[in-house]
Amino acid sequence: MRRALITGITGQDGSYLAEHLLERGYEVWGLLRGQANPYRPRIERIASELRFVEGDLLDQSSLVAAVDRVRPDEVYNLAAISYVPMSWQQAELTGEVTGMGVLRMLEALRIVGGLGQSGAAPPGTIRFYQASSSEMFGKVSEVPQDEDTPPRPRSPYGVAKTYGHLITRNYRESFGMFTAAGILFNHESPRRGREFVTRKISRAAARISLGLQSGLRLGNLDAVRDWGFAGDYVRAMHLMLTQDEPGEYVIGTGHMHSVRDAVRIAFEAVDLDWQAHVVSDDRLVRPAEVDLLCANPKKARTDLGWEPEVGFEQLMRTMVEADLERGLRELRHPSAPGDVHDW
Ligand code: NDP
Ligand code: GDR
Repeated sequence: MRRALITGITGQDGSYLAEHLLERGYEVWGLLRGQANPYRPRIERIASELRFVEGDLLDQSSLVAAVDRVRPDEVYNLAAISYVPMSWQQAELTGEVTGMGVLRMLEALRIVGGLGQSGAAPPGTIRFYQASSSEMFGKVSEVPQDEDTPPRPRSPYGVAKTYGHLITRNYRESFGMFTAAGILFNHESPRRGREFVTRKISRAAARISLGLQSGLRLGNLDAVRDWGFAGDYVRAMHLMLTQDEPGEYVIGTGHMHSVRDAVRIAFEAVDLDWQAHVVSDDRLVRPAEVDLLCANPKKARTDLGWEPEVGFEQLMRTMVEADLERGLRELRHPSAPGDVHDW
């Protein structure tokens, strides 16, 4: 039985990846931080099948202890401060968690792997996946973007992810470690955090249609992204760690949509005219925006045989349906916490 350790298991991707690996017979461990974090809503359904180990990307010795305890075959480093606007408010912390945290995780593997100061990695040691991001591309000079597009990040988050990406590559080149990086474009699901734009929109459309909310305030409606479904993207993570050689792969759909498109689809799904409910508020516009991202996933298609299965319209509609169910539950049980027990 192969053993995987997932950092960020309580997040959107961690929950889908854990399910995917359990289905494939893996023993799945999750790294949990904090004093009382036995499980979280997204993984409540599968918590009894998971094993947990304590650790924090800010704490090197906790990561060494976690890797030493679990002795995984594969490590998926999904933990991060992942909300881009927060990275301007807490730039240093973002650098520490999202950037330096990758180095600490790699060092934990090197130390537990017995690499000491100099030697190359023995074959068959721990395989490492880093959650890199299209946000690294930032102010793009070419459309679509692929593995060779140069990074021009526009946020402290993007800068931190770029460090994580490059140090992952460097440890592969320096120590011969099996380190892969997935440059993932935006991916969403009903489990997406409410702060991200697709979920903010799906939740608002559902709640406005149920009379639970009066309107929706957004930032830049013209921003364009390549949005896919998180469940499709975790398949690619796993595929990257089953290759003979480690590498870097762009993962996205190759299709572009604007925030305005997302709003239109979501409000159409509940038969509402979005223009009557949505306003653009300059205060929500970012200090430096990433205007347009679009993936060229050719390498993943060719080398991994990976294809996304869920299109953007279907994704948005599924998210609205899930938020309608949550809204109806809220109407029936107004005191119940919103997002618990529904993942
Ligand atoms: P989420 O924000 O949903 O999850 C983030 C996870 O990181 C949570 O489990 C959180 O744990 C954990 N975490 C935060 N700080 C620490 C820390 N100091 N030590 C240990 N764990 C910590 O992110 P997603 O699931 O959406 O994304 C997964 C990864 O992929 C992230 O690295 C993100 O930056 C990256 N990414 C995401 C994309 C997307 O579109 N979703 C696209 C490209 C990259 P807790 O519950 O304790 O807060
Ligand atoms: P992003 O996702 O920053 O691309 O990062 P997000 O959904 O936050 O924003 C996408 C685009 O929508 C615009 N936007 C708004 N965004 C939010 N959150 N709220 C609003 O009200 C709003 N109005 C307009 C933004 O300006 C932006 O252009 C996500 C995260 O998951 C990262 O961790 C990941 O690395 C990247 O995707 C790829």
